[in-house]
Amino acid sequence: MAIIYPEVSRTFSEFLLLPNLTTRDCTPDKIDLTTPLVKFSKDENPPMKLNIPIVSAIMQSVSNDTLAIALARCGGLSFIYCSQPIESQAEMVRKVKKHKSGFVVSDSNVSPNQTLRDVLAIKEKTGHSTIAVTDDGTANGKLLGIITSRDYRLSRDPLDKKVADFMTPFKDLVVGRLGITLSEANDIIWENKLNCLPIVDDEQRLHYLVFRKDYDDHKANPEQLMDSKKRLMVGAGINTWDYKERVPELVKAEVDVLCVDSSDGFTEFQRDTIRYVKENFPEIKIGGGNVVDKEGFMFLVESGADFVKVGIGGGSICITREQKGIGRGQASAVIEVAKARDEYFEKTGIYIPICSDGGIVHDYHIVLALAMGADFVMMGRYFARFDESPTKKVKRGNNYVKEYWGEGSNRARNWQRYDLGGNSNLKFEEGVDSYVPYAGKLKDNLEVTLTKIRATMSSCGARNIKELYQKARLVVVSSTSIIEGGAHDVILKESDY
Ligand code: RVP
Repeated sequence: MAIIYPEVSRTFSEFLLLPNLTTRDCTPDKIDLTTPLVKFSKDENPPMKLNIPIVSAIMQSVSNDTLAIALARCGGLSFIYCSQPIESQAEMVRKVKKHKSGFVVSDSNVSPNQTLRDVLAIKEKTGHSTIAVTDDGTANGKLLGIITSRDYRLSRDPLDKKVADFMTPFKDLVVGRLGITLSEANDIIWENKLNCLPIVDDEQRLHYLVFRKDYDDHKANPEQLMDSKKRLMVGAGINTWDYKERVPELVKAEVDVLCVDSSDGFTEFQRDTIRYVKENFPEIKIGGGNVVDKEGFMFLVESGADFVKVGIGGGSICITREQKGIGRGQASAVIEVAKARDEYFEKTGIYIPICSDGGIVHDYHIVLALAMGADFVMMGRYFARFDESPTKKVKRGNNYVKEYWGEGSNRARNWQRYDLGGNSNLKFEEGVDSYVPYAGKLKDNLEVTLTKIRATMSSCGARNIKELYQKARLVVVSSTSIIEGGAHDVILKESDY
């Protein structure tokens, strides 16, 4: 007969934290959010750490190079999605590694033969009004001019007006030479009252744009997650079928860490993938997942995983539980796997970080996940809402929304992940295609989230994540007390928020 577990499968919203004594050395400004990313033994420091306990999901609608740069600058890490050709994924990794704070690779480019109509379409898509004109319309072509909104008048200019006829041509531009420092670029910007300084090489090829505001930005990001060469760190997802071709290219692109992307990690395919990486690239760290119990965790640890991702079916766009009846409440999964991680550490002296993946709806859920034993959390929906995510921003009614779709949706066409071993069509979907409310810049939102995390940890009397594990006291809430937790028995005034 099947084993039937007596415990109920629970999720984050069913728990609350009880406050502990907050001491003077535990105010929000003193709280340390650093956390280990990969395996370490008890007598060494973790070889890789995050400065904040947050990573972004391995998803087409979430983690591209733009989001990875924005998140690493705030101290977290992105795993660039693998449901794309190997070369384009490696290129995204390369772009993050090449990113120099303040030096931006232009994402809005046209060729001189294109028209004002094209310029407006690009502006709509990227939200950027500075557009580079290059001979081949790419970000690294020969720079021929720049267009800003001061170069055209929508009320007068026909939409088929050629770019060459209204751009500010190269001869009238102030440019910087490749190799100059950010502070030199900034001096040129101020001396010439510019908003944007293109950086070109000796052949006039465009490399970067430096914007006036970026210099301050750079100074305002003290927690940036950097490698030993002071470059931003970035991760990448891999799958269990083309890893022999994909991994070498990602390693060449100097990826910092890999993670196998699978809804169910308790498989022989996953073990083979991790073993291949460990045998062929022993210096590369690799996470595995997803699992929801001790058995799955131990399987991945024994396969060689450097961290383990926890969660099946809790993602906001995920319908795996409905479709396959597989999964577990995210809280129950994290609690059991964290216990297994601690037992393993007790026994062997080796600590394997775990990541709670999916199902974070409120900011306090992050602290709950940490209190339950997660070392860091992975989020998709949260990041899809921001300017930096790769998806389209569209207007619905009076509000802006952004698109967000699951990797198991038809749209993502990520067959093999959800159709194990299959190579033809997706037989059924495990994810939906949706919208999420647009929320603006990643940094502004993340700052609020981190402030709330620190405030909650301060109430729990925990100065760091390790102390939170030791001190947190959690209670299960009844459905009636959940209602009590929101605004109730009042008539809410209309609000724009
Ligand atoms: P959320 O943050 O709740 O949006 O969840 C994101 C997580 O959902 C991802 O990291 C992944 O584990 C899972 N996911 C992604 N696609 C799908 C799907 O199509 N079912 N699920």
